[in-house]
Amino acid sequence: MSHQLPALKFAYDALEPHIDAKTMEIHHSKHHQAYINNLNGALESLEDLKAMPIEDLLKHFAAVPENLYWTVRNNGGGHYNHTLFWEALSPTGSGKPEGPLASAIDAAFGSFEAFQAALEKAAVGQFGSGWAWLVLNKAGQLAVVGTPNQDNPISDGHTPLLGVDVWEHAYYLHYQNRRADYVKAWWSVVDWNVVAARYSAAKF
Ligand code: MN3
Repeated sequence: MSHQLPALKFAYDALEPHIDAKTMEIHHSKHHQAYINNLNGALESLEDLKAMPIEDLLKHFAAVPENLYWTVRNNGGGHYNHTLFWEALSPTGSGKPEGPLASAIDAAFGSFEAFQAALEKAAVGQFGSGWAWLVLNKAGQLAVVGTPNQDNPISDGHTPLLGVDVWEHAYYLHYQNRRADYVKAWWSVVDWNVVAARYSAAKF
Protein backbone atom coordinates (compact mmCIF):
# COMPACT_ATOMS: atom_id res chain seq x y z
CA MET A 1 0.00 0.00 0.00
CA SER A 2 1.69 3.18 -1.12
CA HIS A 3 1.23 6.59 0.48
CA GLN A 4 -1.48 8.76 -1.04
CA LEU A 5 -2.14 12.50 -1.26
CA PRO A 6 -4.94 13.29 1.19
CA ALA A 7 -7.85 15.32 -0.18
CA LEU A 8 -8.40 18.75 1.32
CA LYS A 9 -11.67 19.36 3.16
CA PHE A 10 -12.06 22.75 1.40
CA ALA A 11 -11.41 24.32 -2.03
CA TYR A 12 -8.04 25.85 -2.89
CA ASP A 13 -9.52 29.37 -2.76
CA ALA A 14 -11.39 28.83 0.52
CA LEU A 15 -8.64 30.28 2.73
CA GLU A 16 -8.45 33.61 0.86
CA PRO A 17 -7.35 36.25 1.69
CA HIS A 18 -5.18 34.67 4.38
CA ILE A 19 -3.65 31.98 2.15
CA ASP A 20 -4.15 32.51 -1.59
CA ALA A 21 -5.59 29.93 -3.98
CA LYS A 22 -2.50 29.62 -6.20
CA THR A 23 -0.23 28.96 -3.22
CA MET A 24 -2.65 26.34 -1.89
CA GLU A 25 -2.93 24.61 -5.25
CA ILE A 26 0.81 24.42 -5.90
CA HIS A 27 1.57 23.56 -2.28
CA HIS A 28 -0.91 20.67 -2.14
CA SER A 29 -0.92 19.28 -5.68
CA LYS A 30 2.77 19.81 -6.50
CA HIS A 31 4.89 20.07 -3.35
CA HIS A 32 3.03 17.57 -1.19
CA GLN A 33 2.55 15.20 -4.13
CA ALA A 34 6.28 15.33 -4.84
CA TYR A 35 7.13 14.31 -1.26
CA ILE A 36 4.76 11.36 -1.62
CA ASN A 37 6.14 10.30 -4.99
CA ASN A 38 9.72 10.46 -3.71
CA LEU A 39 8.79 8.58 -0.54
CA ASN A 40 6.97 5.82 -2.41
CA GLY A 41 9.88 5.50 -4.82
CA ALA A 42 12.38 5.16 -1.97
CA LEU A 43 10.24 2.59 -0.13
CA GLU A 44 9.65 0.43 -3.20
CA SER A 45 12.38 -2.07 -2.34
CA LEU A 46 11.90 -1.91 1.45
CA GLU A 47 9.15 -4.41 2.22
CA ASP A 48 9.04 -3.89 6.02
CA LEU A 49 9.02 -0.11 5.91
CA LYS A 50 6.62 0.12 2.99
CA ALA A 51 3.78 -1.32 5.07
CA MET A 52 4.38 1.01 8.03
CA PRO A 53 1.96 3.85 8.79
CA ILE A 54 3.75 7.15 8.27
CA GLU A 55 3.71 7.98 12.02
CA ASP A 56 5.62 4.76 12.71
CA LEU A 57 8.05 5.28 9.84
CA LEU A 58 9.03 8.66 11.33
CA LYS A 59 10.01 6.89 14.56
CA HIS A 60 12.03 4.21 12.76
CA PHE A 61 14.50 6.10 10.58
CA ALA A 62 17.25 3.91 12.03
CA ALA A 63 15.81 0.98 10.06
CA VAL A 64 16.28 2.78 6.71
CA PRO A 65 19.35 1.71 4.68
CA GLU A 66 21.99 4.42 4.46
CA ASN A 67 21.58 5.03 0.72
CA LEU A 68 17.88 5.85 1.16
CA TYR A 69 18.06 7.46 4.61
CA TRP A 70 17.80 11.14 3.66
CA THR A 71 15.24 10.50 0.93
CA VAL A 72 12.96 8.71 3.40
CA ARG A 73 13.57 11.19 6.22
CA ASN A 74 13.00 14.32 4.13
CA ASN A 75 10.10 13.03 2.06
CA GLY A 76 8.45 10.99 4.82
CA GLY A 77 8.57 14.05 7.03
CA GLY A 78 7.30 16.19 4.17
CA HIS A 79 4.31 13.91 3.64
CA TYR A 80 3.42 13.74 7.34
CA ASN A 81 3.99 17.44 8.08
CA HIS A 82 1.76 18.55 5.24
CA THR A 83 -0.97 16.07 6.16
CA LEU A 84 -1.03 17.53 9.68
CA PHE A 85 -0.95 21.06 8.27
CA TRP A 86 -3.94 20.66 5.90
CA GLU A 87 -6.03 18.88 8.54
CA ALA A 88 -5.71 21.79 10.94
CA LEU A 89 -6.73 24.46 8.41
CA SER A 90 -10.29 25.66 7.96
CA PRO A 91 -11.98 28.59 6.23
CA THR A 92 -14.11 28.94 9.37
CA GLY A 93 -11.33 28.93 11.94
CA SER A 94 -12.70 29.33 15.44
CA GLY A 95 -10.11 31.96 16.41
CA LYS A 96 -8.90 30.38 19.62
CA PRO A 97 -9.07 27.08 21.46
CA GLU A 98 -11.71 26.18 24.04
CA GLY A 99 -12.05 23.62 26.81
CA PRO A 100 -9.16 21.57 28.23
CA LEU A 101 -6.71 22.67 25.51
CA ALA A 102 -7.39 26.36 26.23
CA SER A 103 -6.83 25.78 29.95
CA ALA A 104 -3.63 23.84 29.27
CA ILE A 105 -2.28 26.60 26.99
CA ASP A 106 -3.02 29.22 29.67
CA ALA A 107 -1.29 27.08 32.28
CA ALA A 108 1.77 26.39 30.12
CA PHE A 109 2.30 29.81 28.53
CA GLY A 110 0.40 32.25 30.78
CA SER A 111 -2.18 33.17 28.14
CA PHE A 112 -3.26 32.37 24.60
CA GLU A 113 -1.58 35.58 23.43
CA ALA A 114 1.69 34.57 25.08
CA PHE A 115 1.48 31.19 23.35
CA GLN A 116 0.89 32.92 20.01
CA ALA A 117 3.94 35.13 20.60
CA ALA A 118 6.06 32.06 21.39
CA LEU A 119 4.95 30.18 18.28
CA GLU A 120 5.42 33.26 16.07
CA LYS A 121 8.92 33.72 17.48
CA ALA A 122 9.79 30.10 16.64
CA ALA A 123 8.22 30.41 13.17
CA VAL A 124 9.81 33.70 12.20
CA GLY A 125 13.11 32.74 13.83
CA GLN A 126 13.44 29.38 12.05
CA PHE A 127 16.52 29.89 9.91
CA GLY A 128 15.89 28.78 6.34
CA SER A 129 13.16 26.23 5.74
CA GLY A 130 11.25 24.42 8.45
CA TRP A 131 8.30 24.37 10.78
CA ALA A 132 7.17 25.70 14.15
CA TRP A 133 5.03 23.49 16.36
CA LEU A 134 2.87 23.27 19.43
CA VAL A 135 3.67 19.86 20.87
CA LEU A 136 2.92 17.71 23.84
CA ASN A 137 6.49 16.93 24.86
CA LYS A 138 7.91 13.71 26.25
CA ALA A 139 7.10 14.91 29.79
CA GLY A 140 3.45 15.43 28.81
CA GLN A 141 3.72 19.22 28.82
CA LEU A 142 2.75 21.68 26.11
CA ALA A 143 5.75 23.28 24.45
CA VAL A 144 6.75 25.20 21.33
CA VAL A 145 9.51 23.72 19.20
CA GLY A 146 10.95 24.35 15.76
CA THR A 147 12.13 21.73 13.28
CA PRO A 148 14.42 22.33 10.29
CA ASN A 149 13.61 21.14 6.76
CA GLN A 150 10.91 18.43 6.91
CA ASP A 151 11.80 17.02 10.31
CA ASN A 152 8.85 16.35 12.63
CA PRO A 153 8.68 16.47 16.46
CA ILE A 154 7.43 12.86 16.40
CA SER A 155 10.99 11.74 15.58
CA ASP A 156 12.13 13.39 18.85
CA GLY A 157 9.43 11.65 20.90
CA HIS A 158 7.00 14.59 21.05
CA THR A 159 3.40 14.60 19.85
CA PRO A 160 2.72 17.37 17.32
CA LEU A 161 -0.59 19.20 17.92
CA LEU A 162 -0.30 22.17 15.54
CA GLY A 163 2.34 23.13 13.00
CA VAL A 164 2.95 26.05 10.70
CA ASP A 165 4.94 25.57 7.51
CA VAL A 166 7.49 28.35 7.10
CA TRP A 167 9.12 27.14 3.91
CA GLU A 168 9.03 29.98 1.39
CA HIS A 169 6.80 27.86 -0.88
CA ALA A 170 4.09 28.22 1.79
CA TYR A 171 3.83 32.00 1.48
CA TYR A 172 6.17 33.59 -1.07
CA LEU A 173 3.68 34.15 -3.91
CA HIS A 174 1.49 36.35 -1.72
CA TYR A 175 3.72 37.53 1.14
CA GLN A 176 7.17 37.48 -0.54
CA ASN A 177 9.72 38.02 2.24
CA ARG A 178 7.10 38.90 4.89
CA ARG A 179 7.04 35.60 6.76
CA ALA A 180 5.75 37.28 9.94
CA ASP A 181 2.68 38.62 8.10
CA TYR A 182 1.92 35.15 6.73
CA VAL A 183 2.16 33.58 10.19
CA LYS A 184 -0.13 36.25 11.65
CA ALA A 185 -2.67 35.63 8.86
CA TRP A 186 -2.43 31.84 9.32
CA TRP A 187 -3.95 32.13 12.82
CA SER A 188 -7.23 33.12 11.13
CA VAL A 189 -7.50 29.73 9.39
CA VAL A 190 -6.41 27.40 12.20
CA ASP A 191 -9.02 24.74 12.97
CA TRP A 192 -8.84 24.58 16.79
CA ASN A 193 -11.34 21.72 16.90
CA VAL A 194 -8.75 19.52 15.18
CA VAL A 195 -5.98 20.70 17.51
CA ALA A 196 -8.17 20.05 20.57
CA ALA A 197 -8.96 16.55 19.31
CA ARG A 198 -5.24 15.82 18.87
CA TYR A 199 -4.59 17.11 22.39
CA SER A 200 -7.32 14.91 23.88
CA ALA A 201 -6.10 11.86 21.99
CA ALA A 202 -2.52 12.41 23.17
CA LYS A 203 -3.25 13.43 26.74
CA PHE A 204 -6.20 11.34 27.91
MN1 MN3 B 1 5.20 23.03 2.53
